[in-house]
Amino acid sequence: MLQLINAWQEESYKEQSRVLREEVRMMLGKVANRFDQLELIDVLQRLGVAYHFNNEIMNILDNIYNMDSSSKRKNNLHATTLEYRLLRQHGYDISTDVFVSFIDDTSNFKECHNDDVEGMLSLYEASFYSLEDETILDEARDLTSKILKEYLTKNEGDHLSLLITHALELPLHWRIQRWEAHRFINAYGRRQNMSPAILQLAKLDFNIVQTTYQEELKYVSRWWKSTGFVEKLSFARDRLVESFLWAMGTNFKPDNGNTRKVITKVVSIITIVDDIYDVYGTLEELELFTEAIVKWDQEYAIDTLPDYMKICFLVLYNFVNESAYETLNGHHITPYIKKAWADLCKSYFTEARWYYSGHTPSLEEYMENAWISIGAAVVFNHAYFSTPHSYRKEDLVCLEEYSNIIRSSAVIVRLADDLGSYKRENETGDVPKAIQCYMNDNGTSEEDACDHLKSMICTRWKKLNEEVGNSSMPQSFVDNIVNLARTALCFYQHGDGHTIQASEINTVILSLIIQPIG
Ligand code: F3P
Ligand code: MN
Ligand code: MN
Ligand code: MN
Repeated sequence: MLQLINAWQEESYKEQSRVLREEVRMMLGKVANRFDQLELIDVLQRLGVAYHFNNEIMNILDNIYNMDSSSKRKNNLHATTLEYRLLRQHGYDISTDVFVSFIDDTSNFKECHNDDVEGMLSLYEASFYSLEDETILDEARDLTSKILKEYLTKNEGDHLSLLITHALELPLHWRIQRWEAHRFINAYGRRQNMSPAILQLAKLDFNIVQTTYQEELKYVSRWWKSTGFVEKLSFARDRLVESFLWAMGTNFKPDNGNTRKVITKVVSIITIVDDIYDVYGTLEELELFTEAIVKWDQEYAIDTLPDYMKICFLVLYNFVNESAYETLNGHHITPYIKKAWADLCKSYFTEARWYYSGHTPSLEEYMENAWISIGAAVVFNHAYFSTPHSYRKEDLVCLEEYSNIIRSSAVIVRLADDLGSYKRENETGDVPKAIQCYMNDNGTSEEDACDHLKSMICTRWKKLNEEVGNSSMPQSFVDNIVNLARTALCFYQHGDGHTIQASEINTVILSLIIQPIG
């Protein structure tokens, strides 16, 4: 059981944080120069404290967006790309025309900017906000990647190369916010022109919020123990803390503890059910389990399922009923949630049938099923109903029909998962994953298949950017959807971080949830 001492919950730290927040709020009010305003917003976002200043930030961005374009700097690549990135990130309709002055007659970026490495890095980060038809940003990404990699071959260990290495590993737009905050707090502390008040606020806030996570983790640990999964289903993965990291990556804000608790339960149950289908159950048993979930019938489950499946069914059944009870505000959410679980189990069963019949689907056939079998849509259903906002009819239709924004995020999570987990799955025996399907379709090497899937992830992010811009669903829910894709990229960056416990993910867990920042 976790023994975590929450010293940072003391009132004196909270008071200190309140004072510092007012100081930073004043800074936001005072800074007049447009570029300085954008830099300050970027710093606050990277440090993970921007959520305290939403109104101030939106006011500043509104002013910048509505400014007469002739008064904007047109020659500074870093300033232009930073403005573009922040406005896009916050949903403003900003066109790639802002880059016109950096492009020559042949529609290529002017070579004179190639030596502006800071500008190149900024353009590289901005290019990840592109939409499908914005070829200029594809070109920007190719060019900047090339120049930044060249810079690394000639410079080692300087401040800029550390930033470049970090960005080339994963761009800012694809990163879990808390993880970036942890790294950036340390990096910001070494900056010459840093503000001690901002740094102090960032550290304090990180540690105070971390104690909230620790309390939540204690609660879900007790729940996890009460399910009896660990003793009774010893063949399955016991991944509660990792599941909590999924939840935190999806929603880091301290006020959203309920959503984190729910997502932790969902991911840990998904992991158990997935192991039943992938590792332990016979095809006959899996058919019965799928039927019990589709019927959502407790008596049927108890009458027909083997004992280990009864336990799993009942934990899931009780969890869904509890969730429905907790959100009983005039809405009946069970039909939505049980449909999502039924679709997930049906997709698991399709994979089991493929496995037992030795069928290798085409990549297209595989992906039609695999974006559901990754479980992201189940996470989103629970996330939507666990957040206190009104349930709008059009949102419920989006959930039920799995609108494109949900599908795009799920596809990214699936592709990231396949890239990270296919080697383990190959060894333990599993349905062919996207890599094998692509290799089988095209007769290519494993390496080419992985490259292809990575390019599919890039393409899907562009769609996701577009869908985020067009979505009318609550912002916090849209954030959850995008953040799950980011979390998957973090989990699977160096292999199967969800399953292999002695991995880089351990370091992330320790630094984000367990160890306060010094
Ligand atoms: C089902 C699993 C995971 C995917 C987790 C999905 C989330 C967080 C929505 C962890 F437990 O991995 P796995 O690689 O075995 O899934 P797969 O669908 O490939 O069997
Ligand atoms: Mn699996
Ligand atoms: Mn599976
Ligand atoms: Mn997998």
